[in-house]
Amino acid sequence: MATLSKEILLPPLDATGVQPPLFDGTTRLYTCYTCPYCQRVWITRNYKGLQEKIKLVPLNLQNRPAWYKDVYPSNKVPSLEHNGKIIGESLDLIKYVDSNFEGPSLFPDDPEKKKFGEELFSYIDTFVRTVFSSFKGDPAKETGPVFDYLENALHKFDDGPFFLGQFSLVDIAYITFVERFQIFLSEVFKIDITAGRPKLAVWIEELNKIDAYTQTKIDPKELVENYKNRFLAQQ
Ligand SMILES: N[C@@H](CCC(=O)N[C@@H](CS)C(=O)NCC(=O)O)C(=O)O
Repeated sequence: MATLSKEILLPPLDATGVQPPLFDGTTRLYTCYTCPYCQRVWITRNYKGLQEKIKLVPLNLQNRPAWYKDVYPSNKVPSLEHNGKIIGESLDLIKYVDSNFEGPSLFPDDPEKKKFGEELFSYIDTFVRTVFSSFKGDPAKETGPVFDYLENALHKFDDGPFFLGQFSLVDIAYITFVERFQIFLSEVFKIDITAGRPKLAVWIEELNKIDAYTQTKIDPKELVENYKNRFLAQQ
């Protein structure tokens, strides 16, 4: 994959931010730079080379513009404005962007890989929920099985270091959370999620060679502070 030139990111729009003209034919991704769900769509867009076709509209979620609720009534990000409609839900969106736009395909045709891909998509919520809830319990014990699940899944196909062999939407769906969990578990609980999990270590290493992903990574310090406030602050 060719090196991507670094995109200049606009500052997030806050409550004073002017609304871009809705349904003027521009395709827009309403997003937040630090959100793992948005990051999935952002990586997909970058990897497919759609930086010009899908414009980012970054929002400040702490002080978001009132007009956004009229754009997307759930008031969440990400959402995509395309062909006169607004669609949401990051897992649906990455599939939508992959199927409805040009650029390299991010889901294999092989039926066995497709089936395994769907299986991995349906495990994501369990994965994410288990790790988040462990922060208030015993992460060393509670997160072991879910990271082992990923390690085992990475053994399934040997034609590449990714879940389905080649880089796909499945890797994109997981990495945004694995990125955050790796930082926080290491920094706060001294847990190395790659210890004894060689496939997971290589998977992370290989993903870090993909510009479409590395350009979207969060600031680790900010993440640790944010998660400490969210998960560890005394009530
Ligand atoms: N299931 C949604 C989750 C999206 C989501 O929870 N986004 C968060 C930001 S990380 C959000 O918009 N939160 C604002 C709110 O709930 O008001 C998806 O996969 O897109």
